[in-house]
Amino acid sequence: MRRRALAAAALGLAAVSGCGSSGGSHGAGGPHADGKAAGRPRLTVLHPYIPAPAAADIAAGYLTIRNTGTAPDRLVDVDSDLTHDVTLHRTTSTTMKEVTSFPIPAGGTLTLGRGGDHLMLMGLAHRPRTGDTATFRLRFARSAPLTVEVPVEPMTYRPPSGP
Ligand SMILES: [Cu+2]
Repeated sequence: MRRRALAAAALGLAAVSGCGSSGGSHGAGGPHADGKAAGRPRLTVLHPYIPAPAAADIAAGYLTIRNTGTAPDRLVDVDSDLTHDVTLHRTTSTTMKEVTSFPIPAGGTLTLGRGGDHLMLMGLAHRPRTGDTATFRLRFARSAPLTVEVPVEPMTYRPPSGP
């Protein structure tokens, strides 16, 4: 009982002194919760696909990234075996423009899909056809890179909406 009361007192002290005051004592030096407090993203890639493109050298890439972690992350770069020229495109009502990253909120999802934000693949080595498989190598601001296999789907394909 006495130990528990001391621990609670130490936590209270840490919470108060954590903001600004310098030179405060760390008290009894009990276990710290720093790892938990910092949090980390935890990413899963769902339903990646490339619609079979109408043109020979340009295609779009779509996928969903779910973050079940406790910290946000950002998709910052994508490479593919089809081309090294992959850019992140944000779609507005009338146009699309290149952006340097897409946010992946903690406990949320990043959805790249038809008519919305997407990956732009240009200068393709060959024209992807339905049934082919490509790869995306995804790089993030915080998480380790992920490589996913990406099926080439018919032009009219729609991915499942759930996980
Ligand atoms: Cu685009």
